[in-house]
Order: sequence, then structure tokens, then C-alpha cells
Amino acid sequence: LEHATLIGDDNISAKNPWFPRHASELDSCNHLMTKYEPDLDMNHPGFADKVYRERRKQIAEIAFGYKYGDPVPFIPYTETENKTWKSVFTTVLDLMPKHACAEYRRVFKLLQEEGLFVPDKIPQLEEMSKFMQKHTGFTLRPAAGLLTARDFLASLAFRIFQSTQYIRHINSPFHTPEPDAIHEILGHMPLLADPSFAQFSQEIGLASLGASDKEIEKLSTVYWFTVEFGLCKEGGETKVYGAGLLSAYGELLHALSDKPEHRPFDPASTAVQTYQDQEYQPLYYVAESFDDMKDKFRRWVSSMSRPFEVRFNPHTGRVEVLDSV
Ligand code: TIH
Ligand code: FE2
Repeated sequence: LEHATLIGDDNISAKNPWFPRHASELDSCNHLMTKYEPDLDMNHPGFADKVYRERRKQIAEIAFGYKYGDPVPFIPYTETENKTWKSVFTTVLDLMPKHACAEYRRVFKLLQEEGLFVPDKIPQLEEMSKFMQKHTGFTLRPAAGLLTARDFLASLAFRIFQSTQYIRHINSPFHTPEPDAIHEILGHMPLLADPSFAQFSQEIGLASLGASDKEIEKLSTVYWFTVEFGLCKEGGETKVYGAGLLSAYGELLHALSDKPEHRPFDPASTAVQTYQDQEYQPLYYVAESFDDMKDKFRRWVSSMSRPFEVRFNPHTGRVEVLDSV
């Protein structure tokens, strides 16, 4: 790499594909996967609720209008939405001390001390963004729904997390088939404010830039089994760090029970494991620790076939592309 040359952002080609080189270019990385939206998914708890669907749409519109550099727009959440938050928040409060990993517990406490995590009020994304920025440099931009894996992972390379802003349906507070702000805030954000976990997240993002469709599929599968549904060891016990478990207590208890299978995290095999995303998982991967998970992930990523290397320059906020041939 010492003699590698820097590739400019012109001359887009197979060897030099387009991908965002700066966070401002994420303005064009907001393509949606619509299959789990309440308008289309008959199993969505809001499918038959016109008022809910209108509200969800109204909040999603805000994300479409968002541009890099804007503060995340303030949402005056309704009484119903705050009630939904309260039921999820209080169950997390109950279960977290025993079942969540130490890193999550540590940041959760900070969020309580700062008055961001309280039972009666959904925190605003802009306040959460500022909190995370202070700890790891991660910031938020609003997303209108479930994004394509390529667009979602690309943002992580810049330490940006694309977050939904609408709230799940009141009738189904403990599990939702699509991400919502409660999942993002309670599940993802505490760990994005942990330095080691933030690093891991950014590395998945960097590995995704300019990757082939097949590799994106593998990376998003690794993301699924770690960031979303990962378990880890802690002093002889198994704890939860996956956001999809931390925001859905039914699945959290299922994951830690003896019903599903537990396997040691191993990126090469985890990356090709099929999964389904509508019901509880039948299989979870257990990491030894965040450090061990990062080591294994790095070794596996270096075996991926990109004809260039990327690195994030924190001074300019740009991703630099190096010709590695
Ligand atoms: N099932 C999670 C919840 O109810 O909070 C949300 C999701 C996680 C991953 C995909 S959807
Ligand atoms: Fe998620």
C-alpha cells in the first residue's frame, strides 16, 4: 500500500465505481425497500389503520426533504406515540440490567442522567445525534423507512446512521416487522455512542463501499447477525447487544432461552447463513467480545475482492480510494 496511488472521483468505471466519497453525497443514498410498509404488508399492525398510515407517511415525507447539514427536524410526537414509547421503555428498563451487555448498560445510564431517556417522552433524533456525536462522532440523518442494504451500509462509513423517525403501532409495542424510531433509539443509539462498537459499525460501512452485489448481501447478513441480533459472552453468561432484541422484549427472551440455536460468531459462515425477518430468529451468533468480533471481521474483510482500498480521512470527512493493484 505504500506506493498506492490515490484515485480521484472522476473516471467512474468498473474498477472505480461510484459510491459516496463524502457525507453530503448520502443525499442520494436513500433508496427504500417497501415490502414491510404498512400500505403493502398485510401483516403490519398498522395495515388496517388509515390514521396510522397517514401519520407514518407524513413523518416519512420529512426524510425525503432532508439535505446534508440540516438539523434533524423536530417531531411533536402525539400522546399515543409517547404512550407506545413508554411501554417499550419500561420493559427495557426491567430487562436491561440482567440481559444487556455492559457497553449498552453503561451508555443507557448516561442517557438517563442527561435526561434523554425518560419514560414519558420520546427523545428527538436531533438531541440523540448530538449525544452520539460527543461520544463517537456518529450523527443521524432521518430515513423514510427501510433502506436498501447498499445505501444504509454506505452511510456507516461516514459514521452516519440513517434513522427512521415514525413510531410503531400502539397495538403492537413489543415487536414490529419494520424498523421504527423506538427500535433505532433504544436498540441502536446507545451502542453507537460506544467507541468500540462505533468503530465496528464504521468498518462494516467502509467494507461496503464499491462492493459487488454479492458482497453487499454478505455484509448485510453479517450486520443482521451482529448489530441487529447479536449475542455476546460476558463473564460466563450470554448477553444481548443486537438492536432488534433490545427493542423487542419478546424476541429478547426467546433469544436467551434454550429454544433457538446458538453458534459462535464466524464471519465466513455467518455471512452466508440464510435468515428470515418476519418472525423470531431460529439461530443467533454469539461473539466472545467486541474486540474478538472486530478481529475476526477484519480478517474476513481483508479476504474480500475489491481492486482498491478505502480509508476514511477524519480531517476532511472524505473517503479516499487507493489503487491497490
Ligand atoms: N423487530 C424489531 C422491533 O420490534 O423492535 C425491529 C426490527 C429489527 C430489525 C428489523 S425490524
Ligand atoms: Fe435496526
